Amino acid sequence: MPDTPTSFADPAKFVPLAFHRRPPGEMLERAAAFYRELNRRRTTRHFSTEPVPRELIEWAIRTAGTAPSGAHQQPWTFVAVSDRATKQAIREAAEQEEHEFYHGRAPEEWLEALAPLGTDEIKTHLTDAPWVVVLFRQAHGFRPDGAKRTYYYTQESCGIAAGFFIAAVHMMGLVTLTHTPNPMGFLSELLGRPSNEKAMLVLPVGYPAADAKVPDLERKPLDQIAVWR
Ligand code: IYR
Repeated sequence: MPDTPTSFADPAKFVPLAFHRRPPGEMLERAAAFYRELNRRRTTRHFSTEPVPRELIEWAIRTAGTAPSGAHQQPWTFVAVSDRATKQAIREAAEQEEHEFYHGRAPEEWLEALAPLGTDEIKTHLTDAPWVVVLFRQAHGFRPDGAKRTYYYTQESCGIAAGFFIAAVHMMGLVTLTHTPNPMGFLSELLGRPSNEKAMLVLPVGYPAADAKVPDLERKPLDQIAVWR
């Protein structure tokens, strides 16, 4: 095997890991506390219109940006929308797509799977929530000369970043919803994103409505999600 040519790449540069070692008891306590906190997280579709300071959304996006990514290419763009007219336009376009989804495009099996969640084509959360954050996945990047630069594991990377975002929103005392309008190509045009960016997830963020409801769900216990060898 010939050596991989590295002349065009940045050489690896290492710095000491800032690792904080904790006593075993504290580790267990923090592990359980973190679980209990995240286990309280729920996805709701019912948002209050109460404003949320931009600073909080900045913290959530900053946190999402700490996610690991393929070759550390950080293939994500978070578009944070608070502008009323833009949210309204997103809602109208999403509802139009969703109307077709719920009335023809979705196979029967898909509708059957969604039935317990009570979802439909009415997307009030897109105008009620003070913020609608749209996560765009950068399917590739660009070299300084404008040529295409391949990005790796962009789906996985953006999925992890979304998880960090969702956890951050929960930890700061707000709620979010992982909304996936189907299809979501309209978001590129509405939000003026370049063709290498693909909308992946729409995340309304805010306070829950006073009468917010959630589906009566149960989470699988550990013995149903873990296998030990
Ligand atoms: N995109 C539709 C349908 C939908 C699909 C799944 I999978 C969900 O978990 C929820 C909804 C919608 O947003 O209504």
